[in-house]
Amino acid sequence: MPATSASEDRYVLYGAPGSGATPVHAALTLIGAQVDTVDIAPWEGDAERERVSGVNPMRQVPALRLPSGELMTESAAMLLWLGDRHPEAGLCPAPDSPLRARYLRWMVYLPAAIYSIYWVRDDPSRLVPDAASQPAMLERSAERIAHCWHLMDEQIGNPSPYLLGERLSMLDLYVAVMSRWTPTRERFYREAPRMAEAVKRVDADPRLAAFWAARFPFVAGWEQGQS
Ligand SMILES: N[C@@H](CCC(=O)N[C@@H](CS)C(=O)NCC(=O)O)C(=O)O
Repeated sequence: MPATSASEDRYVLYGAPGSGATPVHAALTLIGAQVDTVDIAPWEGDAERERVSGVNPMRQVPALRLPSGELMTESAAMLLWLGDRHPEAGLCPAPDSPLRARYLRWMVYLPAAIYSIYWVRDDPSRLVPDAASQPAMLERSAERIAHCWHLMDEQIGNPSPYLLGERLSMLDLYVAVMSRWTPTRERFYREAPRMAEAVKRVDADPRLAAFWAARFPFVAGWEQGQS
């Protein structure tokens, strides 16, 4: 895939602050592309789901309109595609890099093992119609997410200073955002102590300071916050 000048690229990103659009938006920020945002929060109810249904029949965000006009869904696919399209940004290991297999493994693990659980949580009645049973499902699914973080932490190797070693990658952006969702960043630190320093480094990256402030601010108590 030929590299293009990032500033020539214009994207439309459907999402909402703190949603799965956030790592994609962070990546586009580091790449230096132009982004128009359309804020839709489907987890807030059917009215919001309807708003996005014409763009993504899955009625979910993120969705990304590429410069070509093609519409893309699936956050991991967006991050992988952007990494390959903009090698000059250095946000992913090259196809022949020894780190590529590890990168692909964890970039797929995140949506397969963890992100997919939020579909169940975002409207518990979809799979658990009995309201009295929903708190148990919410608790157990949160525990499953925590366990998946722990398993990743045990197997990722030596994530220093970033999750793949020397360079910040799409994987860091993805984990830095998802680790703020249920069961909270505070729990993530306990489950994934090896990965904790890398995500804190992403939180504090000066190139992203204005972005975080605008799209996923670190408000008081954020490390204990739930979503
Ligand atoms: N596989 C999708 C999952 C997207 C997803 O679960 N998005 C959430 C918001 S972060 C959503 O739209 N939830 C609303 C719902 O499922 O009703 C991806 O990786 O992009």
